[in-house]
Amino acid sequence: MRRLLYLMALSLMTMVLIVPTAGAQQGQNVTVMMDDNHFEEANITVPAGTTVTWVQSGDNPHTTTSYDGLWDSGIIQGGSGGSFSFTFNEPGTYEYFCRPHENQGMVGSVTVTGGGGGAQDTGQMKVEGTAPLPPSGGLTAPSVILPAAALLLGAGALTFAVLRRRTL
Ligand SMILES: [Cu+2]
Repeated sequence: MRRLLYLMALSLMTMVLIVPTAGAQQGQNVTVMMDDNHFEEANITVPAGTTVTWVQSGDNPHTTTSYDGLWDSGIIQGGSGGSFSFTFNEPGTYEYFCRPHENQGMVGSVTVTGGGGGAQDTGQMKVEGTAPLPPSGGLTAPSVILPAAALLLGAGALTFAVLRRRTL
């Protein structure tokens, strides 16, 4: 029985150790509304690590599209309430536009301050409520969750084996 308890404690500890790792790496969040036909606010300054979320609040279809090809939300339909997020890790000025309304002055910029770098990637994108583009970069959950699941499964199987041997 002692051994069984030990195994159960071990699998519990594994869970406790792994869960916080999956939820790590957080920064500030800033929202930019996509109105008809301009960004509100168009020019923002944020610290490195900030996630900017563009939210569709108009009736016309809009995009947030990086001039440098760093991100592109694709069309977010009017009235959908859809959103698009991009995390800015590297200091610099990032200019962007709305594909249907660039010539109407629907452009904006995100100035990222501070940091000092380290990481190579300029950001990660996340789409909600629109047809997603393939994300550029960023290993996330699966690399952590798969080994964790395998470990837990192994611990469970071992527990089961011990239990079985005892009842026989
Ligand atoms: Cu637009």
